[in-house]
Amino acid sequence: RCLNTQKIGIIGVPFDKGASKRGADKGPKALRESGLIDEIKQISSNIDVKDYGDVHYELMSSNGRKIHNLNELNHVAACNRALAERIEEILNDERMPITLGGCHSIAIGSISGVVRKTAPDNMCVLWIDAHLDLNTNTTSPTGNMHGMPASLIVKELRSNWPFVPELEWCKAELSLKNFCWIGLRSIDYYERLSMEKYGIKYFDMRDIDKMGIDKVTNAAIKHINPNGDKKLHVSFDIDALDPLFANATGTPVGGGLTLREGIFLMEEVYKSGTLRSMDLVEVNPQLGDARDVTNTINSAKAILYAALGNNRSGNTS
Ligand code: NNH
Ligand code: MN
Ligand code: MN
Ligand code: MN
Repeated sequence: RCLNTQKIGIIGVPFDKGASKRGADKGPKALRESGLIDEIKQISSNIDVKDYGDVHYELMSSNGRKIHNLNELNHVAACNRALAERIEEILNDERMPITLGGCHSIAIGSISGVVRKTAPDNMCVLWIDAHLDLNTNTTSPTGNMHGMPASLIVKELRSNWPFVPELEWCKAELSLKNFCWIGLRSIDYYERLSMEKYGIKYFDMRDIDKMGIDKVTNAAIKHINPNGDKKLHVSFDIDALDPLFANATGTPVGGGLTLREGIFLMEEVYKSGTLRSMDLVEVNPQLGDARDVTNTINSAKAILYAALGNNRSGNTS
């Protein structure tokens, strides 16, 4: 096979039940209808992209328990369980899975799927978000599970969770040592305490103001992958971008990344040659006006294209 071929698998997750606002479930359809798949093919003739369609799930009949402050647990658990299996399938096909959300709760399943095919110590995660998404059911001020995915997949927080039978399939095997956050500017009180307790590595918007996006991005990549031998997962919450560029999202926070910073960040990720899987989440075409929706979709696509090697000075193959 051609060494330069970049094999990609797109999977949509039309799911919004981890968030309080409805509409993120329409994200995958809006992205596809705006020409995503064809535009990916235009980046390079070396790209081989397959669309795996959307995740479908059924509630398990044994479900139905209520657990404190876990809104829509049964849906979140069943959807993510199904997603993890689809991610495994894409990896078995030797493709790089790109998961289109959906709200950010879908990172539970996408990252769990990757972990099944990758030794947890051989993996690292860049979490690009205005938020930390490290709440548990006891710390979350909202009960919305899109604010909890990171805490469900790391071993350090395992003992902070009660036994949740519906999530038994989700093994918390990753270490926070292999995580770094970029873009933070809205952190809940108990999340802040966890940051201190576990010495979490992050670059918030203030760090970006001081250091610039180039130094931040490369310091982040170096920190989680000093020898460049680990497989990188990027979980990109579109609300990391400033609402000027991505207002059609459930919890926009001002003072975020410019689109250019977001593109540059992902260009550096591409250049690192370590990217093996990615989520692009929280695009909600039911929020904002028509212009907000168009801007948000275009921004999300530009972020993804940068991650796949799109070159602002022109593509050569
Ligand atoms: N931290 C808040 C919560 O737990 C907001 C989470 N919202 C997000 N996260 N969009 O990225 O509910
Ligand atoms: Mn809906
Ligand atoms: Mn967010
Ligand atoms: Mn998020």
